[in-house]
Amino acid sequence: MRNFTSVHDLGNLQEALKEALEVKANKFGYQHLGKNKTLLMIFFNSSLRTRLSTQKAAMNLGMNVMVLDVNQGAWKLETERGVIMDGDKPEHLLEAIPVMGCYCDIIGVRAFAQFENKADDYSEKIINQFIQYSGRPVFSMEAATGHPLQAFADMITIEEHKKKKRPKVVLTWAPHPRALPQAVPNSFAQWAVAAGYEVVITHPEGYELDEQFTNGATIEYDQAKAFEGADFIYAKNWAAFADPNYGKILSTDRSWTVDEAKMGLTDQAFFMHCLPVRRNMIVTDDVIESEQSLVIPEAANREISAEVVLKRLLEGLEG
Ligand code: AN0
Ligand code: CP
Repeated sequence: MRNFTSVHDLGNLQEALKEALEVKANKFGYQHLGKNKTLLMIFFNSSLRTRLSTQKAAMNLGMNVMVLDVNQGAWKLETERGVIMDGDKPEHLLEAIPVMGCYCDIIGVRAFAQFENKADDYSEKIINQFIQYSGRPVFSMEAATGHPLQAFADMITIEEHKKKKRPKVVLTWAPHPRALPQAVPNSFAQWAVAAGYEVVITHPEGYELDEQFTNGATIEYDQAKAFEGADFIYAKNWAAFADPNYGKILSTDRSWTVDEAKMGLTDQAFFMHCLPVRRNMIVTDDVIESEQSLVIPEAANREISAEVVLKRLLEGLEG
């Protein structure tokens, strides 16, 4: 594998999920691949899980790891070409990227949607410049439109807990005080359809996601109806995608918060969320603390999804 930004880069998803279970059973079995190889992780945005799990995965593989927080300690980066750089940004991304490529073998990038220009976000302008100019394999640690390492970990978690061959998996919007990207729900929907599950997405009107990610899923505006018979409830907030409201908050209606009463409509569903989560906005204390909550196993599987991706990128270097 040369780069990892989407489910399509993995090839056959069933095989990748099988490989994930093998890696989970033998985390330190591939250290020959990472010896004397350096991972550089670049963060334009905050992170707890991605930072720690990806570093841990790289260490499992015997790699050296460097982390750069672009907004803390590095020069502020201009990202637009043609700008007269007389403002507060002393360096341009177009020099910074190839320089970063000089010091490492693989680059991970976290760069959220900026909600300033939909075309820039949905063309994945930032991570694609890393792919184009770094000379190194690049993987997404949540880019503008997707969070594939999270979705991969979520699919591993569903495979480990499902009781039916084809479970009903419901992605539900829930309220949040700030505008959040569509990356996590886009990837979750796309990967859950690719995994062959029955996928239902529920949200207030106006929160429709980009169909390139939700194709194959059913949209149900009635949250209670969507929850009926569900095996997994995956909660997430996102800001509007559709024009003219791109990046805007249309509702903070707390009747969409996932609570015990709604979980009671499901077929004893498991509760999932990528974290970080705002309690009693997205989900009540009792649901997230219940035995059906998978939020910690999901986070644990981030180490595994990252290890499979790094392993495949390292194998790609050898080819
Ligand atoms: C981010 C988001 O919603 O995309 C990261 C989630 C993994 N969440 C926040 O910014 C709170
Ligand atoms: N789920 C996730 O990616 O968390 P972080 O933002 O803490 O990395």
